[in-house]
Amino acid sequence: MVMRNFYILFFTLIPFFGYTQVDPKATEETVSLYAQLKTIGAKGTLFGHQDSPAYGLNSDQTRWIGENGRSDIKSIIGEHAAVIGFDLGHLELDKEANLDDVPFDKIRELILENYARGGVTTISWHPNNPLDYTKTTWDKVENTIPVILGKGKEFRKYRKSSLDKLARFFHSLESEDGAKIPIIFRPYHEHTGSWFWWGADYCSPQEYQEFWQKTVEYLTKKKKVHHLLFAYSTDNFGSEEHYLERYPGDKYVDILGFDSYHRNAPASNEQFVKNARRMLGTVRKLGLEKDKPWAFTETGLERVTENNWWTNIVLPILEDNQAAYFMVWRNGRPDHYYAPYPGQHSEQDFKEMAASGKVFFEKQAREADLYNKYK
Ligand code: BMA
Repeated sequence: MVMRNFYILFFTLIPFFGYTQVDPKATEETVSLYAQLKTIGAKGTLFGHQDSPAYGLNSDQTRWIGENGRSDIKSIIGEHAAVIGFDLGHLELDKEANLDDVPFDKIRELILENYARGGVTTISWHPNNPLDYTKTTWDKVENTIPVILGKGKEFRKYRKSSLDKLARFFHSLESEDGAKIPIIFRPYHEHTGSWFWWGADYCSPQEYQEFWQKTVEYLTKKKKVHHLLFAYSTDNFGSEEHYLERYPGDKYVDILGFDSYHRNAPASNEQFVKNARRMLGTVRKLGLEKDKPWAFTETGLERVTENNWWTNIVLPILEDNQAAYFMVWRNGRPDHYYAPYPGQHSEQDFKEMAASGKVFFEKQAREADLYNKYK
């Protein structure tokens, strides 16, 4: 009761001190998760894996798909990842399954299970081009954002064709006890690159910012989705100025992140660690200044070709940087996976990382009781 009064008082006073969380009407569970993400990094960094419980690889490199309670992480260390990522690409097309063939109903079910285990869910979105749905998220179409923001009814159409569907999906994420499940939403990611229609070559910084702001306002104010934390996630960046060039503002971003992949191992090992540490250092500095959590929102070495990638590359990157979480990409195919599966040659090293006490999985997330700080 005392905590609850404190909570009410605190959030009544927030308007006088400025916001650190985007949505002043965020649900208790979302506010709690946000507060916990700010402090957990001092103890350990949550491990994340995209599509982890949806599919993976068997030891003979054939795929397994949709088996209850299974994930490659669980097969190796006996528990799931603490953060699970899903993608909503193709929801805008009214498809039953996303662009990687995971049915949206399955995604919902897996998010509910993850929440019940005490885990965190993050959602990315690889939508087709809203001006021409026959074009994928990667097809080069210039001026998509300027056109949507321009004169006429384009933004209204975009809201209807895309954002309304996202909002409906988010609202459908309800736990058995009636709570909306908090989601770290990471839209329009890797925008410092130019491989998506929202990329740097296809809109100005101001246009990107406006597009982001309108998206956030529409979802929270008009559609009343009050269980989102918004993660800003660039690709590689050269400096703090570069990182902030398209930053939509403190009122529109909850979590500071970036994506960076390790390529050309082992030749680039040292360089990758150095660069990732530099970038993590930048988001850490900004996070401390802005009172926002920071995370390494996507990373990985395709096919984990380094046996000791987890202790040799990941742990040194995370060291002293207090990131709330880091997430590796999906175990999609034998030539495209980012976490070990049973028998994969980095399996032992992954176990060592898990035993280091510096990286947290399902059990530690549950013990941290991420959703209940203010109850
Ligand atoms: C990319 C690849 C693609 C996939 C996309 C969205 O990095 O994994 O195969 O379709 O992400 O998940």
